[in-house]
Amino acid sequence: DESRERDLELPLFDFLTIANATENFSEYNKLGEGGFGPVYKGTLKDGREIAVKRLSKDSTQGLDEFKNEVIFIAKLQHRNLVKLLGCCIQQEEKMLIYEYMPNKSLDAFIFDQKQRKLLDWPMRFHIINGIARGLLYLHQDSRLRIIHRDLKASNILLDIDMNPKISDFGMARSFGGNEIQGNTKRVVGTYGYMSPEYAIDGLFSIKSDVFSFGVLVLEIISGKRNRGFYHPDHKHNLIGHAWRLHLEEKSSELMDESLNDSCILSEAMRCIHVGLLCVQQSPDDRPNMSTVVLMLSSEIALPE
Ligand code: ACK
Repeated sequence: DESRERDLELPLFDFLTIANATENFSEYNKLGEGGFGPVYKGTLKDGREIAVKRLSKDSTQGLDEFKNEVIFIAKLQHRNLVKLLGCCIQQEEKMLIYEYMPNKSLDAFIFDQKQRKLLDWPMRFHIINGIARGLLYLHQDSRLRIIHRDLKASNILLDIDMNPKISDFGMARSFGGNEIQGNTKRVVGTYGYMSPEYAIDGLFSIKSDVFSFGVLVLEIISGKRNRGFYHPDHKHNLIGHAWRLHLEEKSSELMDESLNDSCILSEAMRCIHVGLLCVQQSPDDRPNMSTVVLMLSSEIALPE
C-alpha cells in the first residue's frame, strides 16, 4: 500500500521556527532558486532536515503557483512524490516546508559527467520505475487525477537512498469526470520536455505528461539532453526519429558501459523502447502510465 488518504489539514509552522531553522534565510543555507522564489535548507529543533520554499513578495504569478502547489500537493502521499510537511503563512510571508532531499535533483546525476558515474544501470532502472509509479499515482488516483505539466529532470529529487520523488506542482492541473484534456493560452513548461500538441496548441492531457516522461527516460538512459533534438515549430515531431538515430550511433558506447550483462542489456532496451513509445507525435499512440509501469516491469510484452 503505497498511498493513503492524507489529512487535508496542513500543519502550520511558525515564522520564527523556520527563520531559526534556516539561520534567518542565510545565503549559506540557500539551495537555489525555485519556480516562485528561493529555496533554503533548514534543520528543525528536533533534528529533522527541511527544505523551505519562500515566496518572493513581488511575484504575483508566484502567488498563483504557491496556491496551486498547496492545493495539489497537500492531498498527495506517495513514496515517489516529495512530501510537504507544512506551510507558514504569516503577515507578508508565505512558505512551503518539505522534507529535505539530500541527493538534490536528478538533473546533475544525468548530465554532470562526474555524478553520472554514480548512476549505474540498476540505479537508472530504479529511478525510471519510481518516476513512473509516482506519475501513475497522480494520473490514476480517483481523488487526484492530476496532470503535472512540468515533468523534467530538475523536478525529480532524490532521497538518501536514491529514491526519486516528483516535485514542483506549481503548474499542475486536475482533470475531473469525463474531461480528459485541457486547453490553455498560456503555455508554461520547459523547452525540450513539452509535447507537440501542448507546445503548438496549448492542449494538455495525461498524454502530454507521458511525453515528458518519455523524454526523461531517454535522457536517463543516454546522458544526452533532449533539447538538442527539439524543433520549436514542432510541426513534425522528429524527436523519436532523432533519438533512434542517436541511440544507434551511440550504441557501442552504451554497450561499453557495462551493458555486457544480458539482464541489464534487455532492461536497457526495454526502457529505450518505452521511452520511444512515449515520445510519439500523436497523444493517442502514446501508452498511459499504467501500461508504462507494466511494460517496464516486463509484465506485458512490448509491441513489435
Ligand atoms: O537541483 P537542486 O540542487 O535541487 O536545486 C534546486 C533548488 O532547490 C531550487 O529548486 C533544490 N530543492 C528543492 N526542493 C528541495 C528539497 N526538498 N530538498 C533538497 N533540495 C531541494 C533543488
